[in-house]
Amino acid sequence: MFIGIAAMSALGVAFGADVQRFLGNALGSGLGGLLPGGDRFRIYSITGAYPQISRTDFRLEVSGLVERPMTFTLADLEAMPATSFAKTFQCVTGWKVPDVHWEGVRLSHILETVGVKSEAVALSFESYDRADTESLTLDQARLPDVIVAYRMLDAPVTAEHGGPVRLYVAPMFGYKSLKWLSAIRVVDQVQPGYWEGNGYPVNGWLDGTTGPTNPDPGLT
Ligand SMILES: Nc1nc2c(c(=O)[nH]1)N[C@H]1C(S)=C(S)[C@@H](COP(=O)(O)O)O[C@H]1N2
Ligand SMILES: [Mo]
Repeated sequence: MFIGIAAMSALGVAFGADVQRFLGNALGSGLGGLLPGGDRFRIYSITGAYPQISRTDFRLEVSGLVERPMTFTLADLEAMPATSFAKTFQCVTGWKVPDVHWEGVRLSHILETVGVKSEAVALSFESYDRADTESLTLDQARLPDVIVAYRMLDAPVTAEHGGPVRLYVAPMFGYKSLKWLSAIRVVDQVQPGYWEGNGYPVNGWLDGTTGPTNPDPGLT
């Protein structure tokens, strides 16, 4: 499926073969995002592989400082009120993809469903890849454009993009949008995730974004 995936995974990055062909050497110099037509997703996986989770096997476990720990199936998530919007996806390394359509459930709705205890401060997110982790404060998690996404690019989220279900934190850089989401733990302090351990800011706001005071006009 992928050319040179072993070599790529040494860098922690896997690129689709077509993207590799299209961008050629420009990617290596970090110019991919600046090229005409370069507005394509790079497929990232820190493990160099994509976990394959079927739509029926998928479970999202929500636990920790909550009144009602729960495990959601994909059908459970799809039965909850849906939110959809379009937004530019931005990796902190510079590439962007404009006008990406997303659909899913607001994280705030899931938190209301399980009931957050008063001593809760933050969330820790886990992935089926057993490698990437992420964090958000409760206030960040309750923003209206922070969603547990099951559709992306007008289709179910594909395995390479983190399907069946990934996090999408619209106001922050791409590394906050954890793929292959498996668990959400409500905790009493921020536990910085994998990328933060590698030097990225814990609060990954996109430039010019300040959260709730700057709502996205594309929100529905
Ligand atoms: N599990 C997991 N989630 C992840 C990553 C990853 O390597 N593993 N990379 C992050 C980064 S740095 C970015 S920019 C986006 C890229 O999303 P994409 O692979 O769908 O293009 O996923 C984020 N979520
Ligand atoms: Mo990224």
